[in-house]
Amino acid sequence: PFLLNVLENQKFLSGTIDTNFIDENPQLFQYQPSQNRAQKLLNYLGQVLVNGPSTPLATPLQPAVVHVQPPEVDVIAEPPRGWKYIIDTEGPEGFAKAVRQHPGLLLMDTTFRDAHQSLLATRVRSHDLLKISPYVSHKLSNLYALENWGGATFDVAMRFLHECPWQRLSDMRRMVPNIPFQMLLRGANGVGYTSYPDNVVKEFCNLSVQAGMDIFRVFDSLNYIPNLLLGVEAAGTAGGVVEAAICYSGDISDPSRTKYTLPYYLDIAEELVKAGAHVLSIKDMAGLLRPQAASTLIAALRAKYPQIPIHVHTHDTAGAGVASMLRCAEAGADVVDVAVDSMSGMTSQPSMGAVVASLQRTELDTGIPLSTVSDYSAYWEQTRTLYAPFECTTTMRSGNADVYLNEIPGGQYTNLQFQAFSLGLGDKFEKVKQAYREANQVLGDLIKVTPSSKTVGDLAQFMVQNNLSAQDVLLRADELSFPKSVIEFLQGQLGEPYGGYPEPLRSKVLAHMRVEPIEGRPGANLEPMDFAAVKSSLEERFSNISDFDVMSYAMYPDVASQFFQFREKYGPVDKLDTRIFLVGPRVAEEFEVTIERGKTLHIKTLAMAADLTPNGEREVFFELNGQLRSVFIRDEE
Ligand code: 3PY
Ligand code: ZN
Repeated sequence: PFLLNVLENQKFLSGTIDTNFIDENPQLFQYQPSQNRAQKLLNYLGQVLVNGPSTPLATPLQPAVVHVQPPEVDVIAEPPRGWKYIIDTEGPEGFAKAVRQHPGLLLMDTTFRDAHQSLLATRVRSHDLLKISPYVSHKLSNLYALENWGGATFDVAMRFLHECPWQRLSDMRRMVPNIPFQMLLRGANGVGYTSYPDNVVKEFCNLSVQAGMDIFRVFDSLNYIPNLLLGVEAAGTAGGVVEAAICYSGDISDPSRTKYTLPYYLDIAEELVKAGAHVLSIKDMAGLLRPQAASTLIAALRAKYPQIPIHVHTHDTAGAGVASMLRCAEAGADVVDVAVDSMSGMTSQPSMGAVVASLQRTELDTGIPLSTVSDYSAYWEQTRTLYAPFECTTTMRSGNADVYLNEIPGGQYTNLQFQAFSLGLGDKFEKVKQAYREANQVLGDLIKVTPSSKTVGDLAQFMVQNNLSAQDVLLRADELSFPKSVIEFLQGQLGEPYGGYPEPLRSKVLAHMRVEPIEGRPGANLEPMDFAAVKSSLEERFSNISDFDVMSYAMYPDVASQFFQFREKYGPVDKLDTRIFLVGPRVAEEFEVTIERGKTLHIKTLAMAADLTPNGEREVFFELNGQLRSVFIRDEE
């Protein structure tokens, strides 16, 4: 038992203690051995206090000091039945049929995934998603889906937020039993940047369904059909609703743009419908689908495929997103993507409130009350201030129609802008955008989305850094040291681009780099992964390895290994409030951490020793549930 409260010790309270204090007063520090998890969290907090954030902050802005309360809902009551019930009782086909019969426009809310991927570098944590989940479940129960997983969230969760993406998914599922969940699957690239063996993609989909996923939006970064088909098969076999996506590029309303035309899109749609897609999706990742083109494209698809639901995704980079989505709805789209108002606009999705209001009292009325959107938005407006260190608005103040010229996808646009500004080169972003446009032409005018967008972005930055024009790149192709992603693309590692490879660029680069071209689907030649073997080898290194962990490792071996190590050392850091997670508590601050239902830790930061121990450690003192605890942290400064 705890014998004497160190907080009643005058010397301690006067702050004059030094590192001998504990040695001289052992009786003050006898406490019950407690939950390991609590001690791990104290180690984490000590680490942040002594050595700074464990997640690099992108700007000097600090997280706001706010305690955001979600709007109230009666969580004892069951949430209303939603579309999830239809999926569960009637299967993907029955769901598709019911969606087609629904009279109003359906909305998918991207706030939990693409919105923060595009505006906040994907940094929104499970903690803040779960806090608002009961509200979403109860008040937005007629959403077509909540896009809440996949894309970049998978690796960012482990890499920067030190949390398990699978845990996030199953926690959200528990709190939102009634609304379908949707994820973004990069076809043969899973949720990574490269092809995986087929059995990895398939098992990934199985586990996703097990953890609570319903709808898979499957795309390929080159619209390369063999890659797409693998994803379609994987998602379908796993029992998911297959939403097969066509990535949109160019401008079908401009007759001078002759590569990506209406017939091009209709041909891909035909392949996807033939492959058994339940839903057809237009994925306008850069926000290039202008209102007029939207009408033409959706009307043509609607006329050709009266039965299949059409779901449209866009980004509001230029500011025309709401206009385009309204035109899609009028032309026969069943579902469009929106983000809640305070997380919408610019490189994110168009505003939910704006679309809801625009359609009220029309045949396409969404049935969502504006006041509900507004309460939901208020939560995110405040929560967003916690993520100030990752705000794209430090550099981006408005939409910009130059996206129609450079065609940079939403998430990448904010990234490139941020990189340019953080190098202190205000004019560099203009150069990068211009170079991106040229790089795209050099590479043959590609569909640009993860990972092909990285290839174009890397080449653009390479051109800016080395002061190369498009002409220079082509002329000096057999001597330049191109970025790895460019060589891999030219080799065929992403699949085959529509219209073929740029020649003679490809031949020159491959000859110069001495790499052999890959024909056909890149993943087709990869050996299947032996999951059991991977699991045993992980179990030798880490404790508590689940099949989900094995899959995290299959996708991102290094990132996952580091995450497993972190988890063992620091415990459930995902349970900390976001400000405290990012920058640590302030001295004397008292706060709570609920590590599981009914188990809440009360923590107070007391002090940090002024002196280092002889072996370079700094002692940090906390009060944990009323008892003094201290941790020794190596000071890395
Ligand atoms: C992703 O792949 O993460 C995307 O959001 C592509 O648009
Ligand atoms: Zn997107």
